[in-house]
Amino acid sequence: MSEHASKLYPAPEALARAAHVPGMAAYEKLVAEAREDYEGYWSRLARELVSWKKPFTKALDQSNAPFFKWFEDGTLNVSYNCLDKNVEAGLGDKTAIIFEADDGKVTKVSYKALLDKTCQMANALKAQGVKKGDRVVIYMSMSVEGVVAMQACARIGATHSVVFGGFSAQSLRDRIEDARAVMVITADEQLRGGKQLPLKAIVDEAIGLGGCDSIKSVIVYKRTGGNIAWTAGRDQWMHELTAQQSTTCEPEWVSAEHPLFLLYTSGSTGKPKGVQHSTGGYLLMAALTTKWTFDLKPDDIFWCTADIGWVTGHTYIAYGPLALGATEIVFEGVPTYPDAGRFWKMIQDHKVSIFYTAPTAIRSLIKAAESNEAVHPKKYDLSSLRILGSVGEPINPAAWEWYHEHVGGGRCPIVDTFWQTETGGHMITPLPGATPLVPGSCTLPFPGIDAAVVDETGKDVPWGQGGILVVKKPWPSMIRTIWGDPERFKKSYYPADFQGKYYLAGDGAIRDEKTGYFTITGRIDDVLNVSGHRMGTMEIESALVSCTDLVAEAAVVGRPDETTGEAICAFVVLKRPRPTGDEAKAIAKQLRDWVGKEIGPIAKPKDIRFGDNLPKTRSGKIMRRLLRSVAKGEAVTQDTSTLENPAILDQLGQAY
Ligand code: 6R9
Repeated sequence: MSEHASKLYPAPEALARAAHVPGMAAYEKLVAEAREDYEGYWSRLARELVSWKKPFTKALDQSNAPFFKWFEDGTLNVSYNCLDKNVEAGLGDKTAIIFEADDGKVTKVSYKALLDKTCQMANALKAQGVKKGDRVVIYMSMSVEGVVAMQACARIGATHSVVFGGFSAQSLRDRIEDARAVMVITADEQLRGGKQLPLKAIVDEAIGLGGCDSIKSVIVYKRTGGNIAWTAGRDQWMHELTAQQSTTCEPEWVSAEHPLFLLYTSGSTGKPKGVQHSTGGYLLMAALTTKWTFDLKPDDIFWCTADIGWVTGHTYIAYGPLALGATEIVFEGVPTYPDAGRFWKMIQDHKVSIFYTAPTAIRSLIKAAESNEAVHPKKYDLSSLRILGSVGEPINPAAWEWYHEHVGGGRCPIVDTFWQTETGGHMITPLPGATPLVPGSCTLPFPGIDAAVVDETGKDVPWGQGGILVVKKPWPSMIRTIWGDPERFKKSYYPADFQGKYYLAGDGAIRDEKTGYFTITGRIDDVLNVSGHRMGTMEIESALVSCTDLVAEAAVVGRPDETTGEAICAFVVLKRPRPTGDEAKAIAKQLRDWVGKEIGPIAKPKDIRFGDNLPKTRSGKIMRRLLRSVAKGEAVTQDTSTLENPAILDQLGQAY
């Protein structure tokens, strides 16, 4: 057997027989159906998976490409599809959400209760003057209330923009200002790993920074009861507002193209982009990918460990599982508290059958399990698991094997799902009852997704040869535009290089010579992936140089990191003589704190290196390729003949 063949994991037979997509022949059939009648294929699924108030008459409108429209004359409501529809189908008493708090306290919420809460919240939003099309920023911890806030916005046709609770006041302010949001929904504090962390105080700070005049009210969920400041007239307690509200609220029936949400993500410039998603096409893919990729069945207990602040938490917590009437876990805490066995204990306690997490989490839990037997997954009963998933970054084969063997007991397929904030749902992924798995490969496109690997001119490259990942045909849940910046949308995703025809993912990929399986080789732009979180190098650079008292110039690159995938390395020129020793350490700390304040803790550079200046070509360009070698600790083998000041390479050798 060749090395390749020995690494193939076929779909377990029993699972394959009963799966939604049972075997490769079934997969191929769907692929063929989409190839032969693309619009017919998506229309069929859109009718099967989505309830329409008014049926659509046309699937895809390409008349204003690349601003594609799907199912545009159809009307629907996402919250109706996630809640009312299930209650009407007799699932009112079924548990929708099992919420486990940081301290382990468990609360179960039925579909009926979730619908009631959502209607009360929706009515409260309306009473505050929020209207269809208004933007509402949600800056919340992982909570039932966070999901309710999202569903309530959807119910009244308001467009939500969830901002991850780890972002700083400055980042929050920028997003509020860009979206011109009318309201912020937040909590007094969040609880993570036994610690009380501020949320409301950061909202106050963000609004205090100015530029947020669009905000009329701040709704506060009382989570900890901690001390917070209060602005009378603007701030309102969520429980007080909702208590008086009716538990019925007629859904706002919107066009399929109505913007359901904005989600800001990093790009290759300093300014995050507000990715705008639709209602109908997005809901279709959220439901369909949840169903097929995880082979979701009525009795499954589904757990996606992502935060609702990221796209994974949108599609696979707030929308997909609920649209299918599933029971899902919402977890407030962190994987290492009270110890690194928390995930395994929760799988055991709640009999989780589908578990979806990130490679970073797996790698850090491997480390923990290797140094402490007590938190090794073998100490727990994980026999309820049937399917495992991975998302956010490439999963290295060693982590894959460990996940497969120690968490999945060798019996659970791992779906390595490649997708992006912009794609709305899975793009390239195995289907558990069909696709034979190869560790480290996200395998084949989801049926109907026309993914390809091309060269700079847009020509397909042969299998076995690396290139640029593109999607050739528009798909229902694709990004519609960048909020307020259609030109940037075109430039970023439909560049002239491909005559504006193909969607550019921003990742490199290679297809296996024999199987055609895709492996993602990483970003080809200036975006880093740190613990599965996207960070723009330019964003961190501009945060550093905004420390004008200290920093003259900065360049940021990534280097591989065993646990976080990539680590952020900053090269900094100060406005004072280059520091060394303790002084350098102290300034490095100061700069990290600064970046933490400007963007958020996830953006803090791991390494900071100081130079008298940065390596530049004679024409003044920073030699980033060379900086990447320095960051990796590699000997510099590149041609340095164009380097203006070779001596500084020595200075940059020391990281603080
Ligand atoms: C869902 C999500 C998107 C970027 C993407 C790519 C990387 C995500 C991956 C993966 C390899 C996978 N990425 N999943 N790389 N294998 N299974 O993570 O969205 O935060 O927008 O990040 O993440 O580089 O371009 P987002």
